[in-house]
Amino acid sequence: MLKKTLIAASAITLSAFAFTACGSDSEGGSSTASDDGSITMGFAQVGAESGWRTANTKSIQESAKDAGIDLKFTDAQGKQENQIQAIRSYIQQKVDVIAFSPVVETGWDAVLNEAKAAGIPVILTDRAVDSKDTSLYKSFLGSDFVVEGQKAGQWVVDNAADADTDGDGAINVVQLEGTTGAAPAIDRGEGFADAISADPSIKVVASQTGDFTRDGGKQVMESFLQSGDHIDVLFAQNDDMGLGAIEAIEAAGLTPGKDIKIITVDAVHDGMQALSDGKINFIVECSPLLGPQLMDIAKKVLDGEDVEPRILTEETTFDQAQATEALPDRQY
Ligand code: GYE
Repeated sequence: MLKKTLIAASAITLSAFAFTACGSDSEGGSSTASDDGSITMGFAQVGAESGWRTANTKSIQESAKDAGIDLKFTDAQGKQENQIQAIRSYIQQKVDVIAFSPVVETGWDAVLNEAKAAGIPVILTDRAVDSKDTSLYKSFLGSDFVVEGQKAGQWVVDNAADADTDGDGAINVVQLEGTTGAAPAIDRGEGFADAISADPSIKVVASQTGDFTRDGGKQVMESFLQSGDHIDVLFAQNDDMGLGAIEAIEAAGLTPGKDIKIITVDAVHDGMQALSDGKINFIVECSPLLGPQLMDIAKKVLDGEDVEPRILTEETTFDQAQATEALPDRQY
């Protein structure tokens, strides 16, 4: 029965994007926390834009399985309207709990009010929504992106002599921003600007979105390089954009990590390898392994227990030697 509802809902509302249902309905009926004690979670993912996102999806799918939670999973391919449709479909299916990672910060109040009216609790993972009404979700689990940006900027301040690659006393930084309007793009940019304001010789001379993708990072870096101004430092707001930019830098005959110092955020495997190889100089970690905590929060919410409204992820930073040491045991 559930399957029928799911197929009908996906045909009507989700035909425009990939819809992956990962649950099973072998019991033949809808499973709710209230009737037979089992839990169905609808999860609306951002997309598959980066190594971070792939690791995050894997963590959520695996930990749902481990926790015995029936997971309905959708990939919004980076589009807010797809995420809203997915959430509406989960409301129609009467899932027990909805979790999602909002593509952008604004524009969620209407659909979150619909979930609230239907009595379905919502948990935010990874990214925040910009809403004054905090009753629209039970908890927000994820990193402090402002702090991540500050750590990246602090590295430039602490390594100013090294970062001034042409030794002219001015440190020209170019920035590859994440998806426009997304919490990590807004907050990392803010944290970075805040930290570098401590040293007036450090200036962001160009800043543009690369949409958190490798291709985006490569293309925007090519245009930065073509501008002709000397670039001392690249701050890429995620590893993937940094990795794309490295290709552009090498194609321009420059040596990444030497001619242009590179700082990124995430610390996914490919980023850590590039750091270990000396092509990236510093990475601020952002953990995608949010699945186990998310399942735990969902169970607590459905058991009527109090949960913290904001649950912060713990994370560190890596320089070259630390990356080399951490790489063999890295989970993502
Ligand atoms: O840094 C980036 C991904 O929201 C923290 O999204 C996440 C960011 C992550 O695409 O790689």
